[in-house]
Amino acid sequence: MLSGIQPTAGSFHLGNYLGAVRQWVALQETHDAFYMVVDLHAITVPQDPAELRANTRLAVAQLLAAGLDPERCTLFVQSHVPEHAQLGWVMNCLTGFGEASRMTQFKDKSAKQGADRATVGLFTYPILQVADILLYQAHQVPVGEDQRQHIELTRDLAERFNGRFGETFTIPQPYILKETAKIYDLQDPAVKMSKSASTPKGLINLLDDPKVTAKKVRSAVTDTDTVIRFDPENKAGVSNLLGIMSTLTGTSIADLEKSYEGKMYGALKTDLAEVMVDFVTPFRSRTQEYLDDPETLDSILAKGAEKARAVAAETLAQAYDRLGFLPAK
Ligand code: AQP
Repeated sequence: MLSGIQPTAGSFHLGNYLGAVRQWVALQETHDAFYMVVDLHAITVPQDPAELRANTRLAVAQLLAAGLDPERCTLFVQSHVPEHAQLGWVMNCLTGFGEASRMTQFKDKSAKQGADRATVGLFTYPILQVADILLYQAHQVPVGEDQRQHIELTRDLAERFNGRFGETFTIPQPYILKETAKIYDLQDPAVKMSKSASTPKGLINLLDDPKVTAKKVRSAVTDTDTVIRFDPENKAGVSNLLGIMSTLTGTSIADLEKSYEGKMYGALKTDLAEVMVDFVTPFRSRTQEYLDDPETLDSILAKGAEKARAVAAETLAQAYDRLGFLPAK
Protein backbone atom coordinates (compact mmCIF):
# COMPACT_ATOMS: atom_id res chain seq x y z
CA MET A 1 0.00 0.00 0.00
CA LEU A 2 1.44 3.35 -1.02
CA SER A 3 0.05 6.86 -1.10
CA GLY A 4 1.22 10.46 -0.89
CA ILE A 5 0.07 13.97 -0.19
CA GLN A 6 1.47 17.32 -1.23
CA PRO A 7 2.82 19.69 1.41
CA THR A 8 1.81 22.77 -0.53
CA ALA A 9 -1.34 24.16 0.96
CA GLY A 10 -0.46 24.45 4.65
CA SER A 11 -3.68 22.98 5.98
CA PHE A 12 -5.13 19.81 4.49
CA HIS A 13 -8.68 20.30 3.25
CA LEU A 14 -11.68 18.11 3.89
CA GLY A 15 -11.35 16.49 0.44
CA ASN A 16 -7.76 15.42 1.16
CA TYR A 17 -8.83 13.99 4.51
CA LEU A 18 -12.01 12.16 3.50
CA GLY A 19 -10.77 11.14 0.05
CA ALA A 20 -7.38 9.85 1.14
CA VAL A 21 -5.91 10.33 4.62
CA ARG A 22 -8.83 8.77 6.47
CA GLN A 23 -8.35 5.58 4.45
CA TRP A 24 -4.62 5.65 5.13
CA VAL A 25 -5.28 5.54 8.87
CA ALA A 26 -7.60 2.54 8.54
CA LEU A 27 -5.33 0.67 6.13
CA GLN A 28 -2.21 0.89 8.30
CA GLU A 29 -3.91 -1.73 10.51
CA THR A 30 -4.25 -4.29 7.75
CA HIS A 31 -1.51 -3.52 5.22
CA ASP A 32 2.20 -2.94 4.95
CA ALA A 33 1.65 0.75 4.32
CA PHE A 34 4.02 3.42 2.97
CA TYR A 35 2.83 7.03 3.19
CA MET A 36 4.81 10.03 2.08
CA VAL A 37 4.75 13.79 1.87
CA VAL A 38 5.52 14.45 -1.77
CA ASP A 39 7.79 17.48 -1.81
CA LEU A 40 9.27 16.57 -5.23
CA HIS A 41 5.75 16.86 -6.63
CA ALA A 42 5.25 20.16 -4.83
CA ILE A 43 8.00 21.90 -6.82
CA THR A 44 6.20 21.29 -10.12
CA VAL A 45 4.73 24.71 -9.32
CA PRO A 46 6.76 27.59 -7.82
CA GLN A 47 7.44 27.31 -4.07
CA ASP A 48 8.96 29.61 -1.52
CA PRO A 49 11.78 27.51 0.07
CA ALA A 50 11.09 28.52 3.68
CA GLU A 51 7.36 27.91 3.24
CA LEU A 52 7.93 24.56 1.57
CA ARG A 53 10.11 23.40 4.48
CA ALA A 54 7.57 24.59 7.06
CA ASN A 55 4.66 23.09 5.11
CA THR A 56 6.43 19.74 4.86
CA ARG A 57 6.69 19.54 8.66
CA LEU A 58 3.12 20.77 8.92
CA ALA A 59 1.92 18.01 6.57
CA VAL A 60 3.70 15.36 8.66
CA ALA A 61 2.21 16.81 11.86
CA GLN A 62 -1.28 16.66 10.32
CA LEU A 63 -0.81 13.05 9.19
CA LEU A 64 0.18 12.08 12.73
CA ALA A 65 -2.72 14.11 14.15
CA ALA A 66 -5.08 12.30 11.78
CA GLY A 67 -3.97 9.01 13.31
CA LEU A 68 -1.00 7.67 11.36
CA ASP A 69 1.20 5.71 13.72
CA PRO A 70 4.89 5.37 12.76
CA GLU A 71 4.89 1.98 14.53
CA ARG A 72 2.19 0.74 12.15
CA CYS A 73 3.19 2.39 8.88
CA THR A 74 6.23 3.86 7.15
CA LEU A 75 5.92 7.65 7.08
CA PHE A 76 8.53 9.61 5.16
CA VAL A 77 9.33 12.59 2.95
CA GLN A 78 9.73 11.82 -0.75
CA SER A 79 12.98 13.77 -1.29
CA HIS A 80 14.64 11.74 1.50
CA VAL A 81 14.49 8.71 -0.78
CA PRO A 82 16.47 9.52 -3.97
CA GLU A 83 15.24 6.36 -5.69
CA HIS A 84 11.97 8.19 -6.54
CA ALA A 85 13.74 10.59 -8.91
CA GLN A 86 15.93 7.77 -10.24
CA LEU A 87 13.08 5.43 -11.15
CA GLY A 88 11.10 8.48 -12.31
CA TRP A 89 13.68 9.03 -15.04
CA VAL A 90 13.43 5.41 -16.17
CA MET A 91 9.63 5.73 -16.36
CA ASN A 92 9.96 8.98 -18.34
CA CYS A 93 11.88 7.04 -20.94
CA LEU A 94 9.12 4.45 -21.18
CA THR A 95 6.24 6.90 -21.57
CA GLY A 96 5.00 8.14 -24.93
CA PHE A 97 4.72 11.90 -25.33
CA GLY A 98 1.12 11.52 -26.53
CA GLU A 99 0.34 9.24 -23.62
CA ALA A 100 1.59 11.84 -21.12
CA SER A 101 -0.31 14.56 -22.98
CA ARG A 102 -3.59 12.79 -22.30
CA MET A 103 -3.41 13.30 -18.52
CA THR A 104 -6.40 15.46 -17.72
CA GLN A 105 -4.98 16.88 -14.49
CA PHE A 106 -2.08 18.40 -16.44
CA LYS A 107 -4.47 19.83 -18.99
CA ASP A 108 -6.58 21.43 -16.23
CA LYS A 109 -3.65 22.76 -14.23
CA SER A 110 -1.66 24.05 -17.19
CA ALA A 111 -4.76 25.73 -18.63
CA LYS A 112 -5.16 27.55 -15.31
CA GLN A 113 -1.50 28.62 -15.19
CA GLY A 114 -1.18 29.49 -18.85
CA ALA A 115 0.65 27.08 -21.18
CA ASP A 116 3.87 29.17 -21.15
CA ARG A 117 4.15 29.09 -17.38
CA ALA A 118 3.51 25.36 -16.88
CA THR A 119 6.77 23.47 -16.27
CA VAL A 120 7.98 20.23 -17.81
CA GLY A 121 7.89 18.92 -14.21
CA LEU A 122 4.14 19.53 -14.06
CA PHE A 123 3.82 17.64 -17.35
CA THR A 124 5.81 14.63 -16.11
CA TYR A 125 4.34 14.70 -12.58
CA PRO A 126 2.18 11.60 -13.21
CA ILE A 127 5.28 9.68 -14.34
CA LEU A 128 7.08 10.46 -11.10
CA GLN A 129 3.94 9.24 -9.37
CA VAL A 130 4.27 5.97 -11.31
CA ALA A 131 7.76 5.55 -9.87
CA ASP A 132 6.50 6.40 -6.36
CA ILE A 133 4.04 3.54 -6.50
CA LEU A 134 6.15 0.92 -8.28
CA LEU A 135 9.17 1.35 -5.99
CA TYR A 136 7.21 -0.18 -3.11
CA GLN A 137 5.58 -2.93 -5.20
CA ALA A 138 2.26 -1.51 -4.02
CA HIS A 139 -0.82 -3.64 -4.63
CA GLN A 140 -3.21 -0.86 -3.73
CA VAL A 141 -3.15 2.92 -3.81
CA PRO A 142 -5.73 4.74 -1.66
CA VAL A 143 -6.58 8.02 -3.43
CA GLY A 144 -9.48 10.24 -4.47
CA GLU A 145 -11.23 9.85 -7.83
CA ASP A 146 -9.08 12.62 -9.40
CA GLN A 147 -6.09 10.25 -9.29
CA ARG A 148 -7.70 7.30 -11.09
CA GLN A 149 -6.13 8.17 -14.47
CA HIS A 150 -2.65 8.32 -12.91
CA ILE A 151 -3.09 4.84 -11.42
CA GLU A 152 -4.15 3.60 -14.86
CA LEU A 153 -0.92 5.04 -16.28
CA THR A 154 1.00 3.28 -13.51
CA ARG A 155 -0.56 -0.04 -14.46
CA ASP A 156 0.22 0.52 -18.14
CA LEU A 157 3.86 1.39 -17.49
CA ALA A 158 4.37 -1.48 -15.05
CA GLU A 159 2.97 -3.90 -17.63
CA ARG A 160 5.13 -2.34 -20.35
CA PHE A 161 8.30 -2.64 -18.28
CA ASN A 162 7.47 -6.20 -17.20
CA GLY A 163 6.67 -7.16 -20.80
CA ARG A 164 9.93 -5.76 -22.18
CA PHE A 165 12.38 -6.57 -19.42
CA GLY A 166 10.80 -9.39 -17.39
CA GLU A 167 8.56 -9.47 -14.31
CA THR A 168 9.75 -6.66 -12.06
CA PHE A 169 6.84 -4.59 -10.80
CA THR A 170 3.56 -5.40 -9.06
CA ILE A 171 0.56 -4.10 -11.01
CA PRO A 172 -1.31 -1.81 -8.58
CA GLN A 173 -5.04 -1.20 -8.14
CA PRO A 174 -6.63 2.11 -7.15
CA TYR A 175 -8.36 1.95 -3.75
CA ILE A 176 -11.18 4.48 -4.04
CA LEU A 177 -14.17 4.46 -1.70
CA LYS A 178 -17.40 5.37 -3.47
CA GLU A 179 -18.77 7.55 -0.68
CA THR A 180 -15.71 9.79 -0.41
CA ALA A 181 -14.17 9.53 -3.88
CA LYS A 182 -14.94 13.17 -4.54
CA ILE A 183 -15.82 15.80 -1.96
CA TYR A 184 -17.29 18.90 -3.59
CA ASP A 185 -16.81 22.62 -3.08
CA LEU A 186 -19.41 23.83 -0.55
CA GLN A 187 -20.18 26.89 -2.67
CA ASP A 188 -20.10 25.17 -6.05
CA PRO A 189 -21.04 21.50 -5.60
CA ALA A 190 -20.45 20.84 -9.30
CA VAL A 191 -16.64 21.00 -8.82
CA LYS A 192 -14.34 19.10 -6.46
CA MET A 193 -13.10 20.75 -3.31
CA SER A 194 -9.57 21.82 -4.18
CA LYS A 195 -6.99 24.13 -2.73
CA SER A 196 -6.30 25.83 -6.06
CA ALA A 197 -9.77 25.97 -7.57
CA SER A 198 -12.18 26.37 -4.66
CA THR A 199 -13.47 29.69 -3.43
CA PRO A 200 -12.34 30.40 0.17
CA LYS A 201 -15.92 29.88 1.39
CA GLY A 202 -16.24 26.57 -0.43
CA LEU A 203 -13.03 25.07 0.95
CA ILE A 204 -12.91 23.51 4.43
CA ASN A 205 -9.36 23.74 5.72
CA LEU A 206 -8.91 21.42 8.67
CA LEU A 207 -6.72 23.93 10.50
CA ASP A 208 -9.12 26.87 10.14
CA ASP A 209 -10.59 28.33 13.29
CA PRO A 210 -13.52 25.96 14.08
CA LYS A 211 -15.87 28.97 14.13
CA VAL A 212 -14.91 29.71 10.52
CA THR A 213 -15.48 26.06 9.60
CA ALA A 214 -18.93 26.05 11.22
CA LYS A 215 -19.86 29.21 9.34
CA LYS A 216 -18.75 27.74 6.01
CA VAL A 217 -20.84 24.62 6.59
CA ARG A 218 -23.90 26.67 7.60
CA SER A 219 -23.63 28.77 4.44
CA ALA A 220 -23.12 25.81 2.07
CA VAL A 221 -25.03 26.11 -1.20
CA THR A 222 -27.95 23.66 -1.52
CA ASP A 223 -31.00 24.07 -3.79
CA THR A 224 -34.49 25.57 -3.86
CA ASP A 225 -36.18 22.28 -3.06
CA THR A 226 -36.67 21.34 0.62
CA VAL A 227 -36.28 17.55 0.77
CA ILE A 228 -33.11 16.10 2.33
CA ARG A 229 -32.37 13.25 -0.05
CA PHE A 230 -29.16 11.73 -1.48
CA ASP A 231 -29.34 12.42 -5.21
CA PRO A 232 -25.97 13.66 -6.51
CA GLU A 233 -27.28 14.37 -10.00
CA ASN A 234 -30.19 16.59 -9.05
CA LYS A 235 -29.24 17.65 -5.53
CA ALA A 236 -25.47 17.96 -5.60
CA GLY A 237 -25.09 20.32 -2.62
CA VAL A 238 -27.33 18.37 -0.21
CA SER A 239 -25.81 15.06 -1.33
CA ASN A 240 -22.31 16.38 -0.67
CA LEU A 241 -23.33 17.39 2.88
CA LEU A 242 -25.00 14.02 3.47
CA GLY A 243 -21.90 12.17 2.22
CA ILE A 244 -19.61 14.17 4.52
CA MET A 245 -21.97 13.71 7.47
CA SER A 246 -22.29 9.99 6.84
CA THR A 247 -18.53 9.43 6.72
CA LEU A 248 -17.71 11.54 9.76
CA THR A 249 -20.45 10.03 11.94
CA GLY A 250 -20.49 6.47 10.60
CA THR A 251 -24.29 6.75 10.02
CA SER A 252 -25.56 5.35 6.73
CA ILE A 253 -26.99 7.75 4.16
CA ALA A 254 -30.34 5.91 4.37
CA ASP A 255 -30.50 6.42 8.15
CA LEU A 256 -29.59 10.09 7.73
CA GLU A 257 -32.35 10.55 5.14
CA LYS A 258 -34.83 8.98 7.57
CA SER A 259 -33.76 11.10 10.51
CA TYR A 260 -34.05 14.33 8.47
CA GLU A 261 -37.46 13.50 7.01
CA GLY A 262 -39.66 16.60 7.19
CA LYS A 263 -36.77 18.76 8.40
CA MET A 264 -35.28 21.83 6.71
CA TYR A 265 -31.80 22.06 5.18
CA GLY A 266 -30.82 24.33 8.06
CA ALA A 267 -31.13 21.39 10.49
CA LEU A 268 -28.69 19.28 8.48
CA LYS A 269 -26.23 22.17 8.16
CA THR A 270 -26.38 22.99 11.88
CA ASP A 271 -25.78 19.35 12.83
CA LEU A 272 -22.95 18.96 10.31
CA ALA A 273 -21.34 22.18 11.54
CA GLU A 274 -21.32 20.68 15.04
CA VAL A 275 -19.87 17.38 13.81
CA MET A 276 -17.16 19.25 11.89
CA VAL A 277 -16.25 21.37 14.92
CA ASP A 278 -15.98 18.25 17.09
CA PHE A 279 -13.67 16.75 14.49
CA VAL A 280 -11.40 19.71 13.72
CA THR A 281 -10.94 21.00 17.28
CA PRO A 282 -8.86 18.05 18.57
CA PHE A 283 -7.23 17.69 15.12
CA ARG A 284 -5.91 21.26 15.38
CA SER A 285 -4.54 20.81 18.88
CA ARG A 286 -2.89 17.46 18.08
CA THR A 287 -1.26 19.00 15.01
CA GLN A 288 0.10 21.83 17.14
CA GLU A 289 1.51 19.36 19.70
CA TYR A 290 3.49 17.60 16.97
CA LEU A 291 4.70 20.91 15.55
CA ASP A 292 5.91 21.95 18.99
CA ASP A 293 8.21 18.92 19.05
CA PRO A 294 10.26 19.12 15.82
CA GLU A 295 12.92 16.69 17.15
CA THR A 296 10.37 13.90 17.47
CA LEU A 297 9.01 14.72 14.01
CA ASP A 298 12.45 14.63 12.46
CA SER A 299 13.33 11.36 14.15
CA ILE A 300 10.07 9.77 12.90
CA LEU A 301 10.98 10.93 9.40
CA ALA A 302 14.55 9.67 9.64
CA LYS A 303 13.34 6.19 10.63
CA GLY A 304 10.66 6.30 7.93
CA ALA A 305 13.18 7.23 5.23
CA GLU A 306 15.49 4.42 6.31
CA LYS A 307 12.68 1.84 6.09
CA ALA A 308 11.46 3.25 2.77
CA ARG A 309 14.95 3.32 1.25
CA ALA A 310 15.56 -0.31 2.08
CA VAL A 311 12.57 -1.32 -0.06
CA ALA A 312 13.01 1.32 -2.77
CA ALA A 313 16.72 0.58 -3.27
CA GLU A 314 16.04 -3.13 -3.79
CA THR A 315 13.37 -2.43 -6.43
CA LEU A 316 15.52 0.14 -8.20
CA ALA A 317 18.54 -2.19 -8.28
CA GLN A 318 16.38 -4.89 -9.85
CA ALA A 319 14.98 -2.46 -12.44
CA TYR A 320 18.47 -1.15 -13.31
CA ASP A 321 19.72 -4.68 -13.70
CA ARG A 322 16.81 -5.64 -15.98
CA LEU A 323 17.41 -2.51 -18.08
CA GLY A 324 21.00 -3.57 -18.69
CA PHE A 325 22.80 -0.90 -16.69
CA LEU A 326 26.36 -1.92 -15.84
CA PRO A 327 26.56 -2.51 -12.07
CA ALA A 328 28.69 0.02 -10.17
CA LYS A 329 31.65 -1.75 -8.53
N1 AQP B 1 -12.15 16.96 -3.34
C1 AQP B 1 -11.55 15.80 -3.11
N2 AQP B 1 -12.28 14.71 -2.83
C2 AQP B 1 -11.69 13.50 -2.58
N3 AQP B 1 -10.34 13.33 -2.57
C3 AQP B 1 -9.57 14.40 -2.84
N4 AQP B 1 -8.22 14.56 -2.91
C4 AQP B 1 -7.93 15.85 -3.21
N5 AQP B 1 -9.08 16.55 -3.35
C5 AQP B 1 -10.11 15.68 -3.13
C6 AQP B 1 -7.26 13.49 -2.65
O1 AQP B 1 -6.33 13.95 -1.68
C7 AQP B 1 -5.10 13.25 -1.87
C8 AQP B 1 -3.92 14.19 -1.78
O2 AQP B 1 -3.99 15.04 -2.87
P1 AQP B 1 -2.80 15.96 -3.33
O3 AQP B 1 -1.74 16.02 -2.38
O4 AQP B 1 -2.47 15.64 -4.74
O5 AQP B 1 -3.56 17.26 -3.27
P2 AQP B 1 -4.22 17.83 -4.49
O6 AQP B 1 -4.87 16.83 -5.40
O7 AQP B 1 -3.16 18.68 -5.07
O8 AQP B 1 -5.33 18.59 -3.76
P3 AQP B 1 -6.11 19.61 -4.50
O9 AQP B 1 -6.78 20.45 -3.52
O10 AQP B 1 -6.96 18.92 -5.51
O11 AQP B 1 -4.95 20.44 -5.17
P4 AQP B 1 -4.99 21.20 -6.50
O12 AQP B 1 -6.07 22.20 -6.35
O13 AQP B 1 -3.62 21.80 -6.60
O14 AQP B 1 -5.30 20.19 -7.56
C9 AQP B 1 -5.19 12.55 -3.24
O15 AQP B 1 -5.40 11.18 -3.05
C10 AQP B 1 -6.41 13.17 -3.87
O16 AQP B 1 -7.09 12.27 -4.73
